[in-house]
Amino acid sequence: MLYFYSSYRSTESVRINHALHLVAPDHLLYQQPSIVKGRTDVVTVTPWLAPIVWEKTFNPELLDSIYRQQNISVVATVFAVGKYVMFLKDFLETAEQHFFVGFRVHIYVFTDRPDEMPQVEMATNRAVTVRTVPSSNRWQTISARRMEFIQTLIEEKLQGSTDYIFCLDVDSKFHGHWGTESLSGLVAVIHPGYYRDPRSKFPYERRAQSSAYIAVGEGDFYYCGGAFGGSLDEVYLLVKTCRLNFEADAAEGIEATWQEESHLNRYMWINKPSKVLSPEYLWQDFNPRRQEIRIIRFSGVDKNYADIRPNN
Ligand code: UD2
Repeated sequence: MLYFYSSYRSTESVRINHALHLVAPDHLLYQQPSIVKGRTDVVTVTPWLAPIVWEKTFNPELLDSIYRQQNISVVATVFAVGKYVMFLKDFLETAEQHFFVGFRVHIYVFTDRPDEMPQVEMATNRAVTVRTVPSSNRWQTISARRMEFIQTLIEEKLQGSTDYIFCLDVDSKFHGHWGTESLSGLVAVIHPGYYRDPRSKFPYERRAQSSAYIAVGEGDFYYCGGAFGGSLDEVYLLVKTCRLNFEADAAEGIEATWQEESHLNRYMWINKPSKVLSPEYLWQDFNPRRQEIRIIRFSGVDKNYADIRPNN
């Protein structure tokens, strides 16, 4: 947990735990906020009163000033196993342009092909580390085991040194600002393919034998497995739980319909995210853009599954 000092009176300092509230620098000038004017075309708060982040619902300069004082560190994890290494160059280069620019960022790349890592120039205070993971002949295993490898990374490297972590799909590019507005304890991203659908259409795991089971009539939103994050402690609990549940299912001979994404949705149904990111934060290039999507920040590229996955 980070601590810093806020000047209270000229002679005194008060120790403030930033988890309790956000501390802004004094004399910061920015546009006056309104509580009667704002976006009306989208919902910006969940029924449990977590913000849903859309363009024009936040002030990036204000948020950056708050978090800059805390000197936060942000980790991103990304997996590029087998032919998916081909996506790394664009992912890393566009992250340099848009992802937490000006903050301390460490990207961990998990790959079975470390020799094929692209060389990408990183700005000051930004780094990439490669961790080697085994190949697999099943894409489902590659996707699902991410929870386990992220858990191990947190245990071995990140505890005590990292404030926030985001876990992202590699077959994607950044196109717009993704920064401090996305920070919170537990952060989920609404899946771009289902955000206008009734919950009966969400592809949750519907078999009661699975620990990812969500019954018909239940569920808030459909969240994507391709982007989630939050504070290190919260993400640690999430990945550990999803991993245990995935493995418990495997012991019973069952694999959830969308692997770790199903387990993540089950987790978020019970453990409500403290911040929800709109589909601006994970779009898909093949989706026609709708009016409410004023900016695409991160988007999955078009790909031919048959060409790049080890199995179909
Ligand atoms: C969806 C999710 C994905 C995951 C999957 C279910 C989104 C946008 N995507 O994506 O996160 O939940 O469904 O399992 O929410 N990978 C490799 N090598 C492979 C296969 C996969 O490295 O051979 C990694 C890579 O980081 C990739 C990720 O696993 O981005 C997910 O795989 P995908 O993109 O093929 O799955 P997809 O598009 O169905």
